[in-house]
Amino acid sequence: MSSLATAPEITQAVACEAIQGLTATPKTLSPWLFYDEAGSHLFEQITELPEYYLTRTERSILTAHADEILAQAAAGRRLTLIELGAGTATKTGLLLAAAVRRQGTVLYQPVDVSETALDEARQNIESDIPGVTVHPQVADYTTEPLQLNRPSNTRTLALYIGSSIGNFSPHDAHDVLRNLRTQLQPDDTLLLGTDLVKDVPTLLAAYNDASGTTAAFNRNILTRLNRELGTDFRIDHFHHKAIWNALESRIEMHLESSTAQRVRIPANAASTAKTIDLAAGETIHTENSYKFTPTTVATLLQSAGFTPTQTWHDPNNLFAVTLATT
Ligand code: AVI
Repeated sequence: MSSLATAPEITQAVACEAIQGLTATPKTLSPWLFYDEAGSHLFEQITELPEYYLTRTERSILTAHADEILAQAAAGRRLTLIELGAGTATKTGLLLAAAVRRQGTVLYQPVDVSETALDEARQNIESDIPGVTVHPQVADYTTEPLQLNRPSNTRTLALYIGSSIGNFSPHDAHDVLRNLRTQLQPDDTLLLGTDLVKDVPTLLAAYNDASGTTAAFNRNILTRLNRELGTDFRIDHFHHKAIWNALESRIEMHLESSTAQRVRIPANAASTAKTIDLAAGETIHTENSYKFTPTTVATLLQSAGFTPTQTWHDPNNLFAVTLATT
């Protein structure tokens, strides 16, 4: 999607994804489709769930080590921070506050596809942390170049936190980081947040919470298609499934149709109307969430041209935050 995508272009992108994914074998839907307004709200709720340890654990690592992380990244110079997929930048405040403690003022450049999320980030950060100047960029960082502002004599610290890298296949994760690497300069750094491999019950609970919020988040993808494309998925006939794929080291989310159903994609969404048949028990694969080991994090960073310098963990080794140089 381009940074200036208009509503019809977004619907067109949704239609393309839906047709491509639902006519494939096995059927898939791309996880970016989760994040309409309702889906973004559900995701915010997920981050607060007792079972979803990722967000609060990463926050605890940043709370404990923000000053040290910034000192290492700065190495005696001033820092400018950019953030890929910043969203509402709720955890970034910890690092920005540390940057202000260190150097008085800081320029923060969040990049995200959601203009609304960036507006919220700017308002919250500028009012909560005096000394931060926010220059948001609405862009898809996976395909578009970053418009980086580099005040002279500063180093850039690129933030890619929240385990967002885990939602890409290893091949695409490499491409995203490689693309970032080519836009950074010598002595710039990357801070990468990754979720770690751990016991399977903990992993499964995080993606299959007792309150059913993750199930609602998963099913919302079909609600979105019904609303935006006019498809007629029988949403109450789909079960949320989260499974651990040990071979690929990832949690997979699927939607399983409990009955055989024929779904119509109307002609206004597709060039000609299409029908999609789902057998009883057939699934639509909606998301992968890769889990890493210290070795796989290092290998990924090195393959993209970064050199990992230090990793911070929580005491239970649930999550890792790694600083890497260019
Ligand atoms: C955004 N991303 C890091 C989340 C994850 O854990 O993979 C998305 C998510 N899917 C289900 N719950 C949360």
